[in-house]
Amino acid sequence: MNFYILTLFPDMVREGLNTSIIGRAVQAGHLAIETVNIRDYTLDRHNRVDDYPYGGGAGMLMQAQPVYDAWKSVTDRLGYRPRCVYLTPQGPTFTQTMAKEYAGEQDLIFLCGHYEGIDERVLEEIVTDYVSIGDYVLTGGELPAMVMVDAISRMVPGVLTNQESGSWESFENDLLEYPQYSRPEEWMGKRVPQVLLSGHHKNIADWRQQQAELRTRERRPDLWQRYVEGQGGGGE
Ligand code: 6GU
Repeated sequence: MNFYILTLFPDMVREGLNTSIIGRAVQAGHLAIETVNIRDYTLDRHNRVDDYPYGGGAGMLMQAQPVYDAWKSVTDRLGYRPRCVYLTPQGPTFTQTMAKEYAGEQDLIFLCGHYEGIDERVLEEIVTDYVSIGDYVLTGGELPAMVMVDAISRMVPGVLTNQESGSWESFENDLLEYPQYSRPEEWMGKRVPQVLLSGHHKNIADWRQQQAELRTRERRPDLWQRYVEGQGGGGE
């Protein structure tokens, strides 16, 4: 899968994604992550990419032309217009379901905004998806883009090893993960739950399911509600 990230801060995005599992997946050829520096496409002789908003008001806006030309450099090369995600608080909140869906795309473009935003006209022209990562305000779209690339990438076949892609994951069935323990059997006077040492697979599975439910009910009543409704049969 190929990611194209249109940004004024390509170093930040590249540095953030060249490490650990995503970095390994790029090395292995499962993913390609290309940053496009929007500033490279300015026609302004002082390299400006922002200007004052018509009508007045606080802050500066990213201008339409450099954003459009950065996007066009990608779409011209590809010969088609892949989905283009604009990272903005003015969108539905990114979910695991969306991560799985995006992982089915061959190419995906991310547009990272800065300042007070981007001239609306270029958004109308190129953006297919408006996505937020939660109800708080960030200074730019780079971190949200990195969050999305990470979550989407780990759904791409080959990116995770079998070890890493445990079938039992948070959100997989609207439940949080059960608690886990490694050596030693006793630490700071706390013992690993006896059932996990028993070798009794059915009892272990039952215990984990029970813990996952308990934990979800206590920590994420919103998820628990959805889970209970789903069990009733009427759910997704
Ligand atoms: Cl996608 N962008 C910005 N700037 N702030 C955010 C966000 C995105 N999602 C939550 N806050």
